[in-house]
Amino acid sequence: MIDPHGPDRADPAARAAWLRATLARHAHAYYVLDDPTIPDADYDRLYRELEQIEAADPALATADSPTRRVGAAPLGQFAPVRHSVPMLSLGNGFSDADVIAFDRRVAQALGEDAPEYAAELKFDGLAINLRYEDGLLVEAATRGDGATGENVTANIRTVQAIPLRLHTPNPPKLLDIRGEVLMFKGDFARMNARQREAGAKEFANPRNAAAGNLRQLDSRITAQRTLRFFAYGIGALEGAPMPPSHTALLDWYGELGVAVCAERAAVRGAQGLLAFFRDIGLRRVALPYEIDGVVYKVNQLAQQARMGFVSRAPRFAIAHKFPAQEATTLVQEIGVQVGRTGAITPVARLAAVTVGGVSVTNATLHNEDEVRRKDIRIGDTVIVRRAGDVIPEVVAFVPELRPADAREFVMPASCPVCGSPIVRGEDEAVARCAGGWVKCAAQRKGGLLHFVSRRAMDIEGLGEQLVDQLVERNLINTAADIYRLGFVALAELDRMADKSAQNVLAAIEKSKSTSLARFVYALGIRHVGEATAKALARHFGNLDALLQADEAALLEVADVGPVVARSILEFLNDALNLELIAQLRALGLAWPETAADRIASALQGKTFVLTGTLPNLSRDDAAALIEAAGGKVAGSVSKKTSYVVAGSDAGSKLAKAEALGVTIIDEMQLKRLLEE
Ligand code: 9MJ
Repeated sequence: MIDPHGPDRADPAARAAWLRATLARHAHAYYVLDDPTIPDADYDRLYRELEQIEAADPALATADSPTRRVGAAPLGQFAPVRHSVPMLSLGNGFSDADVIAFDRRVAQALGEDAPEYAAELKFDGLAINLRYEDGLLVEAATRGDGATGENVTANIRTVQAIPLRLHTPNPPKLLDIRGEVLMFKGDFARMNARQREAGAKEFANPRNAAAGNLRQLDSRITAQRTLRFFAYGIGALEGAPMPPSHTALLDWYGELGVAVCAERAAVRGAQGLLAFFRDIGLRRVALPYEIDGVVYKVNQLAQQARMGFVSRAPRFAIAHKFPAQEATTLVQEIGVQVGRTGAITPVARLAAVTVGGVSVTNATLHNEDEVRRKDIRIGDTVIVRRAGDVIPEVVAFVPELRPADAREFVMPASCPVCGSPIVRGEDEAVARCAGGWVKCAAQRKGGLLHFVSRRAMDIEGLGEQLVDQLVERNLINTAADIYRLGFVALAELDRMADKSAQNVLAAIEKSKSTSLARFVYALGIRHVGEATAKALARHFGNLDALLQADEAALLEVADVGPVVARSILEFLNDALNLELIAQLRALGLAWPETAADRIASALQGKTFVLTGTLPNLSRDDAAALIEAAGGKVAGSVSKKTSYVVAGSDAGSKLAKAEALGVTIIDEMQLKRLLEE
């Protein structure tokens, strides 16, 4: 245990040595173990103290001092470095069959049934060789062509996950540690946010950011951007025994204070490899860094040596890649798409390209400002990304490939579907078609598709093609028309067998009994997503209470702020919307009364006035109970008042209630009403 206060300041050399060790220990805890030990401010204080000691006596500034992570002057260029042991790349596999074939080759070469493998992640960064002499980091080089790389020592010294001195009293004379420099997703997002604020160029993805920062000639800039490192290999080793296995090698690195990834396993046979692949595939999005696959290596180093190499890749290892999430392709045109709320989204029409195993021809550009910010033009070659289920998006253009005649996108003045003007409100990020669903078929289709979608009314079989045909043929204009569809109309549609028509009708019928939350969500009120719809249903309990709600009542709902409240009121103030709701109810749409419905209906439409001091309930509590049960609380008594709840010392309100003949009750009677 290091003394928390360290040696006396009267001995600067001892004090500096203690500060170096302490700072290195905290950096290791933070960047390698992911387990911070002190607050940033304390770290900074110790760091400044060390800086001061070294400034007073430069002889005390050793090569492994944390203050020496940042070099001074920018480099003119990177010097070439010849690797003493070549840096290899990996062969790729893309399918289960590739993995099974790899396992078979290994089993045959080693004469073993189910060989042991070290399975690990394939990081999407840059391969680096770190050279340690007598425990001190002396040189760092990129892979380059495998034989010769570039000297990036100054930049690598800024990477806190890489120790400047190995954590051992007996370091090997020479050790080449190999691994990947990468940027974590969170650090990437933070860096791009800062770039955006500064009006500087953003990076397309963490890999490009890591590469850009590593090849940054001014290491002071690299130091401002957090790069990380994971070790996964070895080059030259002198003065220490070679560990027996890959697993033991990485464990050793961990002891030396070098970051190794915890997501690794020793497995046997092809089934073990594939199980690892599937497990990582499921957890991939949740990892704090990007990976593009996993890597399998024969675990015993002696067995690795027996298998040898083909061209520049080892025969004892293979990378099992996930389908690529990104690809580059050509923007042939930029069109627009009209959403169900009329929102106009610019969409890049692409030369077909396979991304993540799926052919992509359209990618969203989100909105007009985004097109400008990313400066995407027609004719550009762009990076397209697809992540999971989300719509493919254009990430960035490739500057080197921009043709001279690349054209900028111009937002059309009118809706391509209905011809209504496209307008963009002040302070709005999004331009909209002014047609509304009455004029604009795109909005009608979008609204209907939302209405029938799985999380809304869940009408199975009523998909995009069917809705398109029904709208085109004017068979449905509003959601209510869905419930007026007959067998004949459906069966006459293209590619609609009698059996399918019957199934669709059955699904429509089934959707009539739904929940209030689904119905509210299905209405497609702007800003009312699934969660808000649920909150509204829970709060109001029944549709009538929601329809009668004013702004104050809406704002009482958890989840509802001024913007959402205004949007709901706008929707409910539109006679067409109220008419649609009335028609849907008349056509038989219903939801079972929930417990909330029953309580709410107990005091539904009743207005209460509270006066005097109640024996047990405060006024606020009484008001809350009444409102929770669907009643209203008013401030003054009128003929419309249903009940006056009177306590002791009641004054003029009680007198007025008596004069108007309003029912007067006490707390006991109120409680009984609430319980009914
Ligand atoms: C990556 N990129 O994560 C290797 N790699 O091993 C891992 N690369 C490698 N291993 C030998 N995990 C050559 C390259």
